[in-house]
Amino acid sequence: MALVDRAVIRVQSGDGGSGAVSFRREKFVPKGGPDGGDGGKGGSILLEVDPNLANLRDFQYNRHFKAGDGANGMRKQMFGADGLDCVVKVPPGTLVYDDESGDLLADLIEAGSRTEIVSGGWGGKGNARFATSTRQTPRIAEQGQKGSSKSLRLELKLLADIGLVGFPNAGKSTLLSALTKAQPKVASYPFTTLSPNLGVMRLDEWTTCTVADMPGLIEGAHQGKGLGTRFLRHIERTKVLVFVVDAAVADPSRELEILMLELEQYDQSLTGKPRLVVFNKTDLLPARARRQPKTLYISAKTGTGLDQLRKRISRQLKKV
Ligand SMILES: Nc1nc2c(ncn2[C@@H]2O[C@H](COP(=O)(O)OP(=O)(O)OP(=O)(O)O)[C@@H](O)[C@H]2O)c(=O)[nH]1
Ligand SMILES: [Mg+2]
Repeated sequence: MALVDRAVIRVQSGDGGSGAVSFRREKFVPKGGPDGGDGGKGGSILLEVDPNLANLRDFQYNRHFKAGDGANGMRKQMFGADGLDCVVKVPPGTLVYDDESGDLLADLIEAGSRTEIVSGGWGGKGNARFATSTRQTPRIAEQGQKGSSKSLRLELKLLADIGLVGFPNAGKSTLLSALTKAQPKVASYPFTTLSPNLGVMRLDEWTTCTVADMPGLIEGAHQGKGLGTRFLRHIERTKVLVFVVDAAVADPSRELEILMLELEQYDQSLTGKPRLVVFNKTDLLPARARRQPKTLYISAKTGTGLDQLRKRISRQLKKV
């Protein structure tokens, strides 16, 4: 299933209740003072980070969210009840933009955190608040303030620690399935992976990290070739990049160069990230094949070199 990483939703905060105009009526008190209570505040729209969510799929069907209206004020200085807030749950790593202005409103990361995106309207004051020494029977009260509505563009940017990048068919998904419990689709043709897959990798007894397996990149991806680079924003926040190269192709070093160039074209800042270079499919190489320095030789299929890769990843993560 493709990762749903974008959505546009419409949200509306609640109207404030209006203040009441009312006068005390008591036996034997001919002229009671004003006693109209205030209206309640309208409910707000809050976004909450739910760590159990991993995509924006729910918003394909559910696009409208409305908070409750505040109740009107009543006699005897009774305040109207506040409207109920509307809490919209989003996955960690969700960026929230105002769809009209394009402004970034929030970057929601921490599990459980709540952010108010649209505030509810204020309740109006009841006439009890308008009494002065010269005006003892005010017949005025405030209207509640209207709520406001907004179109929000939600964009998920995964929060993985490790990003696996490489040419199609290099074995990234196979590697993800070898390092984690994830079971992404693996096949012997290019562009098997169409959107990022996530897995959790155990580093030692106490630590885990998240690994994102990316769709394949090809030369010209930054110009839209292949699957383009749209999904690359998911590695912008990874801490370490792992370049996976098929060691059995004619010129693996050339592929590595192209990969690095493509990433650079997409976003210069990616080149500053700590990286590991992994030559995969070494089970297909002759035993005495020439080896390059600063390169890990693995086979995602047989498991050769994976312990060492885990250690290297762990060391890199400790540094950042
Ligand atoms: N011999 C051998 N084959 C491998 C190894 N790793 C992956 N493969 C095979 O290579 C093919 C591609 O593997 P995938 O894991 O789907 O490759 P990918 O990089 O995820 O490919 P895309 O999703 O298309 O970008 C599959 O047929 C795998 O079985 C390996 O270490 N040795
Ligand atoms: Mg794949």
